[in-house]
Amino acid sequence: MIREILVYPNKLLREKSVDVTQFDESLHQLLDDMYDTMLHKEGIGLAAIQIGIALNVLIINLVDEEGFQKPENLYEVINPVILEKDGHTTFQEGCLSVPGYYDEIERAAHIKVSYFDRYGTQHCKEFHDLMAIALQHEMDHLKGHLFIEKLSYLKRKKFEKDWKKQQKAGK
Ligand code: QAP
Ligand code: CO
Repeated sequence: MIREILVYPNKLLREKSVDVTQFDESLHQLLDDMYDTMLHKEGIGLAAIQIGIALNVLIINLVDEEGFQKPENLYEVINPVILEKDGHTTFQEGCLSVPGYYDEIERAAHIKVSYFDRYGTQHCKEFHDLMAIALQHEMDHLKGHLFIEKLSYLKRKKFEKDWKKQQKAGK
């Protein structure tokens, strides 16, 4: 089922998510709904809080070299913890909760993460490149943070001004 995505400045997006304790049918339904919603909006990553569910659940589905978003490349990440971070990289990020805005954000280039899959099996894996960036972006959502909080003071001011203007225009 496609759910509604919360958009900035919705207060719920600032909420801290909590760990999943039951790897049951309702978790699977949440993951399936997140997937339907993400594909519907043409996203590559989504955190549960973006559909109003404050659980430590996120999904990432990057496109492959041919530009296809294959289901076998879907990552379902539950209760993630970053164990190691290394290096720096920047990327022009966007977010389904801040539609139409993109900017360069600096993050760690490599991360080692422990997480659970939908069946409750624990994994420990190193991630690089866009996958590492996407994971850090989505894990920020779980802590109640958005990528626009990483902008410089001046860029943030400009963003706020443009955003209000855009909202007034009814977009
Ligand atoms: C997070 O972002 C991310 O503004 C996922 O109009 C960010 O899926 C992963 C989107 C950076 C990797 C690198 C944004 C769709 C999608 C928009 C997204 C929009 C329509 C963003
Ligand atoms: Co986002």
